[in-house]
Parts: sequence; C-alpha cells; structure tokens
Amino acid sequence: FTVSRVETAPIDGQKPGTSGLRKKVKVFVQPHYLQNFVQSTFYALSAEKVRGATLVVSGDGRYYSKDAIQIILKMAAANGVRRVWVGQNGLLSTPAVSAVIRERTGHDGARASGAFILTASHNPGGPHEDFGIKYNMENGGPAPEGITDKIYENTKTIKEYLIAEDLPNVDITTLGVTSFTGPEEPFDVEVFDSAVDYVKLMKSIFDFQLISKLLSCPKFSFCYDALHGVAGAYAKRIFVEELGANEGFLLNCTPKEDFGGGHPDPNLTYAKELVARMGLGKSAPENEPPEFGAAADGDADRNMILGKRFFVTPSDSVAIIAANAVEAIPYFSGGLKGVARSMPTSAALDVVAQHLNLKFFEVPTGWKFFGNLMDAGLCSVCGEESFGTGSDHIREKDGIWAVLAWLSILAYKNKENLSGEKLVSVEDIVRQHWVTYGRHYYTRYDYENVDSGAAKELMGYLVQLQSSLSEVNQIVKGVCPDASNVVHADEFEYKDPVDGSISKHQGIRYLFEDGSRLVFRLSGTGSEGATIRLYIEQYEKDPAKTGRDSQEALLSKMQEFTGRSAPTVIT
Ligand code: VG1
Ligand code: CO
Repeated sequence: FTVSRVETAPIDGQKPGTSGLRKKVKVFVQPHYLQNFVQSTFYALSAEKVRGATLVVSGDGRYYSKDAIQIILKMAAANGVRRVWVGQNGLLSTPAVSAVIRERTGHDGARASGAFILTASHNPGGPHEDFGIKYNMENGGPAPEGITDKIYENTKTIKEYLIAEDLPNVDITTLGVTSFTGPEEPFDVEVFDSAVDYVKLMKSIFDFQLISKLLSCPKFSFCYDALHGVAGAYAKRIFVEELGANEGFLLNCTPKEDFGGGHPDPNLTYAKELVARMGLGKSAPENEPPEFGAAADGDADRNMILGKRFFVTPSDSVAIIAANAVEAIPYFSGGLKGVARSMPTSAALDVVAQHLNLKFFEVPTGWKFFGNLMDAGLCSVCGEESFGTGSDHIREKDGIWAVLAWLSILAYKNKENLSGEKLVSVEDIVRQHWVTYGRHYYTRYDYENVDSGAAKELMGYLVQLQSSLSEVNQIVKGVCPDASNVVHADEFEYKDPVDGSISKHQGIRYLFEDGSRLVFRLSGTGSEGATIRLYIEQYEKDPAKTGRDSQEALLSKMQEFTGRSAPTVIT
C-alpha cells in the first residue's frame, strides 16, 4: 500500500463526551468526519503507541461499523501501526475489548496497546440513529481526560490525515491473518474469535461448576435479554455452551445492526419483553416468571438484574455484590481492596464499605475515573446507578460479569438448598440486605432532548442558588412544608487521589439533613440537544417508612426552565 496525505479542515463538535464521541450516523458519514477524529486520536497518543503498535478495532456491530472498521484499518496502516486485531465480524463487547487489551497475546507474541471501540452503547442504532467511537488505553480503560482533551484540541486544528487508500478491504468475517507490505513496515490484520479471551477470563474469576449446578436445577429458570446487542454473542458461549443453560433462556441474542429497531438500554422502560416475562409488566405474564432475569445494553457493558416480579436497583446491586463477593466469587476470596461508586449512585455501597471496613471512593460519572483507583490497587468492585457494575478484572463496566456475579451469589446461597422446597430468591437476597444495611430509595429522572440553552440556564440557576441555602429552603418549604432542611449544596469536584488531576462541574448536589440527596447533572452521552438527569435518593433504616416528598420542591423548577412537567425516562 501507499500512504496518502489528505487535506482536511476542522469540523465542529468533536468533543468526546462521558464515553467517546457519539453522533447520528448522518453526521459520521460526512466527508472526513470519522477520519478527522481518528487522526486527532493518533496525534494525541505518544509516538510509540502508534508506530509499530498493535491496536484493537471492533464494537457492538451497529450500523456503519463495517465501513468505519475499513477506514480505520487504512488509516492505521498509513500511520505506521504494525497490526490491528479485529473481532470476527467486527464484534467485540466493550468489556471484551478491555479484556483483550489486558489478556491477549497474539500468535507472534504481540500485545495490544490500545483500541478503537465502535459503539454508542445504549443509544439506538441504524441509518437514522447513533454511531460512536472511543479510544481505550493500554490498561484496557477509556482514555483519561488528559487524552480526550488533546484529541478535541487536535480536531480543532487538524489540516490533513494519513490514509492508505489503496489498501484493499479486509474480509472481517473469516478468522485469520492478512499481511500487507507498505512503504516502510508491513501491516497485518488479524481477525480473531470475539469471545475466547473473554470466556477464559470469566472462567478464571467465577466457579463455573457451582453456577452450572444452579442452572441445571429444575426449580431454577433464567431469562437473558441482549436487546439484539453484542452481548448475545457472549451469552450463547457462556450461559449455554459453558454453563449448560437451556437455549430457551436467551432472548434477542442475535446481534443486529439496528438492535431490532429498539433502544438497547437495559432498564424497565426499554427492556419491555424481559420486563413482561419477569412479571413486572402492566399485564400478568402468560407463564410463571423465571427466578432470575437480566439484560444488557448494545455494547454489553451495562446490566439490569431482575428477580421474579422484582427489580434490583443498580445502586443496590453493586452494594450486594460487594457484600457477598468474598464468599461467593473465587476471584475475591482474598478480600476486597476497596470499593467505589460514581457520585450520583446511591450510598448503599457506602454503608457496606463502613460495615466491612473497606476503602471507599466517590468519583465523577463515567468509568474512566475508576481505572486509576484499580491500577493503584485501591478498588476491587465498583458501580454506577446507570446499570453499570464491574471489578478490577478489566477497566470497563461489565454486563455479563455482573450477571455471573449474581448467579454466583444465588448459587452460593442455594448451595445446600438445591434439592430443598424453595430456592433463596433474588428478592430474598435484596430484602435481607436491606434488613442488615438499611435501604436507599432511589430514582433517576431523565429529561431527554431538552433545548440546550434552557438546560444550561437551569444548571446556571442551580449553581447560583447554592450560595443561598435559605433561598433553597424557602423554595423547598413552599412546596413541601414538612421537608427536611437542605444543609449543604455544592457542585461536585473530584481530585483523583492517584494522579492528583481535578475534574470540575461534575453535577450539582443538594444534601438534606435527613440524609436525602438531590443531584442534577447534564448528560455527556447524548447525540442531540441536552439531557438533564435528576437523581433522587432517600435513606431509610426502617424499611416500613417510605416518605419521600422532599424532592417535589426542586422538581417544580425543572418545569419552570425546561417546560417539561414529566421526565422522558424514569429508572
Ligand atoms: C451515562 C451514564 C453514566 C455512564 C455513561 C456511559 O452518562 O449516566 O453513568 O458511565 O452513560 O455508559 P451520561 O453522561 O449520559 O449521564 V455507556 O454504557 O453509555 O458507555
Ligand atoms: Co454501554
């Protein structure tokens, strides 16, 4: 192949958000759009991470991935990358990419130093929907802000990019290595099995024998909904082939470019089929619901955990996994190094950390902040309220891992009980947890596609309001006279305890005297307009009490600024 230098000009709006650059497909297909971003990424990396390096390129298989992969291969070759590993058919879940960077050694001894992950995660896919790209580093985690800021700066000054236009398209459907000769170094593309490395890692973490005993127990039933995302490829390999689950347990497990036209977002709103089967829908299900249900998002880093007619909030899920990890999961048998959650996630995990005397960290939204803690050996288990749970086995949240963690806890609690009358259920485990640790009531309201200007004004107003707690309390009492007092308000700022870097403007918090919390944040993953997220939390040691009206007050301000009286999604 030969290397061409193509003249280009900066394109607005290429700032990576919470998790990469996400835009409508029609934006990505504009001339030079993807190319500018990829070249800006190469320029943001140190030279040895590009020249002679091994990179991974793959994603959740959404529409435009196949074209994007061929473009990135041509640009990688032109930029002196030595080899690129591509998951078969361009498929790799986000957690599998992280595992591949950390665990895989190529046939020639090569190790990957980074990856382009092609996904817009839980956003819909298809010609009229979203595409996305993000870069992960040699630790397997998302590029830190230092790098994403550089990428963005580069997109604002870019003048040319390098591409091997005459490099033939590579067949990514067939396993094997294709080698090319270039003006300097050769360039190899290796298409490899998307699941092998990930499956191997899971088997080293969990007791597969114990889990398969549970799965083969006639009283146990399970339903896994991949929402037509990439998780389906892994679910078949792990739940069916490795653990012997019935294939009928799998729902929507064939990856599709448009996710079957749905939102590949595992929550009570979008995972409708699963929710109905589990007995949580509006009408009673046809059959007795399974004991256990779970779903994943498009790129399989998110998870939703359900019991029979029972929803486990993600904030509870991570707390329960942390509380049971040492007994139920072999990987953690030596103890937990520490635990961490994102700021808007409920404090259920904090209570577990206190009880078990574990190191605890509160970080801004987005998985990249957990990575430093894990690299420094400070954190074993972490999670976010947004259906993200994971551990230091990789540097991304991990949807299938979370399901295996729950299956492990269920298998452990039922170890002596598989032939008993009734299994210990998901609901039993959660209720027992509340009895021990108290309960954090929690809701998230999302106001999607709000006018960006109005959203900024609302956030500005809330920042300014912080300086006067008496004004805040006046508003609160005006709507809800019995509400507890707001005793603290701030804009969350994080100083990374490992590298000392500071992240500002990470959400506005109102802390009430009774431990309740209201948090406002602007989403960083949308592709159009603005999304305001409102996180509402109330702690109750006494499970009989549910009073939660103190939030209503600030909700009224939402309507005043955005004209929205109700959120678009409630989780
Ligand atoms: C959302 C979630 C956040 C998560 C991020 C990426 O971000 O709130 O917790 O880390 O998505 O998840 P935001 O900025 O829109 O609130 V994924 O599965 O979309 O990579
Ligand atoms: Co995702």
